[in-house]
Amino acid sequence: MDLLKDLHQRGLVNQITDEEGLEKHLKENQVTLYCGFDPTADSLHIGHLLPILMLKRFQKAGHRPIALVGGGTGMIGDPSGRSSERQLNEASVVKEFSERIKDQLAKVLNFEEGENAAVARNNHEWLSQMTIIDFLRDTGKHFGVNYMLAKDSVESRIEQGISFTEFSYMILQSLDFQKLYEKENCTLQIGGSDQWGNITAGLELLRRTAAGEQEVKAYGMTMPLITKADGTKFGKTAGGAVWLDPEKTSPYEFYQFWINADDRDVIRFLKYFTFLSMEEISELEKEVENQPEKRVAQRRLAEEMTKLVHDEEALNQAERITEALFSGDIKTLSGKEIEQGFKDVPAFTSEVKDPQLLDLLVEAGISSSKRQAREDISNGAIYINGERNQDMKHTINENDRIEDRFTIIRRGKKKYFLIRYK
Ligand code: 485
Repeated sequence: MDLLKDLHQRGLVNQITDEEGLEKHLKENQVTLYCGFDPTADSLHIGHLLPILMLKRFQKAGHRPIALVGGGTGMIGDPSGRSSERQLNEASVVKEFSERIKDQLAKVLNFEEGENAAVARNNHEWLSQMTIIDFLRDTGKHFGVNYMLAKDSVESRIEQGISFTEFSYMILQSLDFQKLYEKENCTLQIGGSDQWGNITAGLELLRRTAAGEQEVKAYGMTMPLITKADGTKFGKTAGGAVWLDPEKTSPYEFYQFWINADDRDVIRFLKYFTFLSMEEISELEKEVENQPEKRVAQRRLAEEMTKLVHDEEALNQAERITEALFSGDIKTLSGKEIEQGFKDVPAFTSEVKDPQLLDLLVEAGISSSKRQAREDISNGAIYINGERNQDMKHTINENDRIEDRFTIIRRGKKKYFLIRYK
């Protein structure tokens, strides 16, 4: 299968600097390509997934991806796509973020096997070694100020203001491309659509510094911005960004994010984010048309993504939690699963391990008064770990505690409360 054709079919191509040239280049060579990630947080988020998977698509097609962590550029701050100046992080923080991001990249990309194993680089290695005099003489000289001012990332900031620091950022990213071109024979840089200006600036530097009359065969490609049918921003939930780090976004929450995809978005997301073939995806498209209520496509998307970013075990847990919450059968869940599945429900810590159910309902704020609590119990509205309990005199005992740590109380159809014990 032709790689570029596949990328077009999936809607993954926004812009290419010289498509015909790149097509030929990819057919004739094993191409080394790179994408950069700046360590601006302690984790990557799902907005970074498309470029990571793009590197993987090239790798699967036999090419050689470089994942570049911006330990140097992360000290400066890319103005692309931002309306205001960035807050700089301490060097030690940038370093710590860099390590974490590298580990996350290694989870999805194969850094180990084969002749086209992915390569990890950190631009701190070379950018920190450069002197200001070399920088201004050897590199700065190739950048016209007018050219730089005309870039979107700068132009859109002129009114609001931009520091010389952020203004210079594009030169650093260009230096990276030059470095990787010379040392690794890297001839393609990819990124999101906001990176077009930085990528083309790099190509400009390559041309100006190429040895002799030699023609530079190097290319740039960007991916589209991901949109949603309801107009809200992709990758955000009520709880904020969806992170790749399981400590920040549990695999269950991650799974839920995908399974909640809108019918109008799910097919596009399958094309963007999974390695399913176009044939499999059109089968799923029929399911969405014929039996949308079954959410077969959403389930498949959530499965593929959770496996890819986490692992099979995390996927199993996420599915078990989802199923238990749906059927109300909480007893089957482990403590770890309870922690993930009930992260966002009201929680209460009981001072004693064997409270009276009636007292607990009032103390934990599950029922509004003792009278209400009595009514709730006798009406059959109270469930302990998924089982209805109508015993007015019930005392919580070890059978009600999951792993001796948690009790899940449900009031009515779906109001859940998490009880912990001191
Ligand atoms: O040589 C390079 C050094 C740094 C970078 C790229 C090449 C990082 C780049 N300037 C950047 O800021 N990227 C963003 C980031 O790191 O969060 C995002 C882009 C997005 C996509 C993603 O990185 O906003 O479009 O490229 C991988």
